[in-house]
Amino acid sequence: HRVINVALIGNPNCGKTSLFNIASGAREHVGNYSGVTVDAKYGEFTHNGYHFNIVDLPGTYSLASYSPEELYVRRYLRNEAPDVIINVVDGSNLERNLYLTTELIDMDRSMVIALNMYDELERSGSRLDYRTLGEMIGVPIIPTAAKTGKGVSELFDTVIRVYEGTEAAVRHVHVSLGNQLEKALSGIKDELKAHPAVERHFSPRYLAIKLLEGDAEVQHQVLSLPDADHLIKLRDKSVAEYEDSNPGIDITAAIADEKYGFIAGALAETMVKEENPTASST
Ligand code: GDP
Ligand code: K
Ligand code: MG
Repeated sequence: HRVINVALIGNPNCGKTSLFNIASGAREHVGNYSGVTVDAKYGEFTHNGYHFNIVDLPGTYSLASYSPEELYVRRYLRNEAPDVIINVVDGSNLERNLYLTTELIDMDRSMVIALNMYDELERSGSRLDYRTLGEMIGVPIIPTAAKTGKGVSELFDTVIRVYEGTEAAVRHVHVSLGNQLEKALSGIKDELKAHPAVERHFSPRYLAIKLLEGDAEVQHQVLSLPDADHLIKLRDKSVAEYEDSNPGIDITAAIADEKYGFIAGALAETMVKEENPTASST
């Protein structure tokens, strides 16, 4: 059997543990991770000739370093480097859930989206063109209902194709932050790319965004590099330039706004919302 290591990542209550349980059955144990109190669950199963190791990670709304859950998930991604990430999203609350997705896209990891709670989405009367949405973000999206198991087999078939490099929906896309922020990013990104000691676990784009946001853990990692002064000075200069030309706007808030704007635009193109599915048209 070929072995594929997958990690379930998503907001709290999007159905990660339900998906974990239905995929892995009872063969799981609770694990601890590097001194923090949040837990991950590990399991294994076989599917279509592949052996899967699967981890159910703590629920998190972002990959910043504000909460123990965020730090846990990020450290897991850094230290364990799963082959494929399954980003579980709550299909009935996409605006919020897709924020984390934009951060995973920044990381440039192999990924599949489980569009979970798809039963709820359908029941609400809303329709989502998830294939088009997947093409827009370069990530395959598979509708699932983890509670009943619907779509789960297709989800892992897709994970296999992503792992084997044969999944057509996979493209390298990044969520553009607009001209001004992209300009601020590119200098730092180039510097990170050229730096021999920069860790390879995270993409230069992800690290550059986290530096612009003043992320404490990423900054600490960068500060331990030789010639770090140069990078931090460049970051400070980029932030100052941006904030000087956008008075009253904090760069971290601006990055989040751009991401939410991207999500809103993508959903406006792919989702038809039904506010009152029982109303008759006149
Ligand atoms: P987690 O916090 O991401 O691990 O989410 P859980 O697996 O604990 O699920 C949260 C709640 O959503 C539970 O009550 C599940 O039974 C329910 N749930 C999970 N997946 C689905 C689904 O696809 N459809 C519906 N309707 N409910 C689901
Ligand atoms: K839960
Ligand atoms: Mg859970």
